[in-house]
Amino acid sequence: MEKRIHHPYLVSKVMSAEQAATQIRPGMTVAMSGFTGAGYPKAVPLALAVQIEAAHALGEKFALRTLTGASTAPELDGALAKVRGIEFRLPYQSDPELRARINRGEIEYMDMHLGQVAQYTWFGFLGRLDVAIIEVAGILPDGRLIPSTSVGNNKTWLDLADKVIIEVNSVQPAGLDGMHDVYYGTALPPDREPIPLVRPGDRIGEPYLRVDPAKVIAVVETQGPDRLSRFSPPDETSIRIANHLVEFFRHEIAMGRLAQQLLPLQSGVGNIANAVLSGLRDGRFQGLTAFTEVIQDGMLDLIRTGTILTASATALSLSPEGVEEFGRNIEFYRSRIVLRPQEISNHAELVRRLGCIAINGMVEADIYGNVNSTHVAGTSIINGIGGSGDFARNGFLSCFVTPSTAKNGAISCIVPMVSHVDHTEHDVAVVVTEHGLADLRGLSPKQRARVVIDNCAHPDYRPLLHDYFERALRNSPGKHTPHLLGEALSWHERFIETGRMRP
Ligand code: 0RQ
Repeated sequence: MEKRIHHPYLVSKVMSAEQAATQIRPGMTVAMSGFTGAGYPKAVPLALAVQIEAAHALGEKFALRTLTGASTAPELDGALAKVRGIEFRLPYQSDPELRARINRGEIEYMDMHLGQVAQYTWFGFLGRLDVAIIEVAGILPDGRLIPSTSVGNNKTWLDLADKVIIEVNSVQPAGLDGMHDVYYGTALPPDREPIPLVRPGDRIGEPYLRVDPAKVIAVVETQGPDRLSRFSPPDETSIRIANHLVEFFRHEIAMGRLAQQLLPLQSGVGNIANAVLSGLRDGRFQGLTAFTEVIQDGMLDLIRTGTILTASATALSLSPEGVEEFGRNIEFYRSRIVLRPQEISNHAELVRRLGCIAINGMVEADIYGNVNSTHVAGTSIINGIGGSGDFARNGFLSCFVTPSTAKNGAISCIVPMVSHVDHTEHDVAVVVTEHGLADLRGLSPKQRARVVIDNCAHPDYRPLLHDYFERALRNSPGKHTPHLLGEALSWHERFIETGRMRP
């Protein structure tokens, strides 16, 4: 471990996770590292959970406002949620324990665009940051920090927090050194300058995070692996979704709207997104780039096989096999992957400038092309909007993918009206299910409805959707976006009452 901490003053701050956790008091705002299960602190949150539980046993109130980059793991979100240690949380989560408590109304959760968290914090909208807990891969002699497997909001947390706890995780590969690009040129309006990034692989900052050593109250040594993702091998449904998209890209190339090497790809989280990437490999594309937020196994595979030449992201989210492959060939990947702060990986200015092709999963779309990425039946959150909005709103092509049904056909993912809106009809260009692809560009609402129903809905639900649309067309007072308001959400109501959407 000595090899990982080279700054003498910071060596003197080494202590146990338990000692470090005692510095955190009830009601504090604690900003932590971590993005899609990568680079989150492994030890202090667990020690904190023990102390919170002990305080509760004595009848004391102890809960925190916790901010992160994105989702973390059972050792952080899960452990703190379980002991009722979180009163407020943002911006993205995927932990079952935390999710359940949010949906029971026990925790206030703010779901927001991942690219905007840093500026929200600078603007002061999130209040004062009392403590930052940041995992790093090492500390240089001058005190700068080698980032871990995610960068997330760490730059902002380190800059703005009153106090800092650093976890140095010696399990993270030393070869991560040099893979990151931390841009220190951001400023508040009206002093903002254009961000000088014009290609996905550009390096515009420095490889290290800065911290004022005087703010560091503890350094904790850890040896824990990240929460490793498990991806199911692509099933028939996701292969069909991927094939529709690949065929569409080929069509766009033939029409002269896309070049052979496409445009920088952004790919969302989840099994479907991962499968779509495998589809691109099998589609024999070459010379692609990625400007995305998470590198999953599917993308690592495309880099390994040379399909993708350069990938920019803020985090790795790999399976155990992916981690092994990454560690074995880290030199190779370091020259092809750049990990950046999420305010840059997801920046609207850059997504628009580069012209990203955004491919994200969704919960449901409605016949007019509005998309729900987050809520089941309008009220229970799954994960959060993540970066899908940063890319969908600003990308060159905004694609949303989903199987046409969920829960063994009990739910149609194409509905008359979405029960929650994350991406409006104005931000959605392409909807894809295993049954086909709806290209919504240049279509009016009524034209979109017919294409979405005919191309994307499951055959079992297609007649019901046509029936709804035709009756809405006849009976709705406005004929621009016809709806039967009393019936528009009846499919969701029926699902809540009977467990299925069909009558
Ligand atoms: O639940 O496993 O309990 O059956 O949702 O669905 O089909 O496995 O799809 O893994 O691609 O996830 C939208 C959640 C899709 C994801 C979502 C249920 C379904 C299953 C997962 P079970 P699938 P995926 C960049 C971009 C928002 C964030 C984002 C997501 C579970 O893509 O979180 O895009 N997106 N970030 O059964 C009820 C429906 C349903 C449904 C699916 N209509 N009603 N349940 N499910 N459709 C990355 C980041 O931002 C970090």
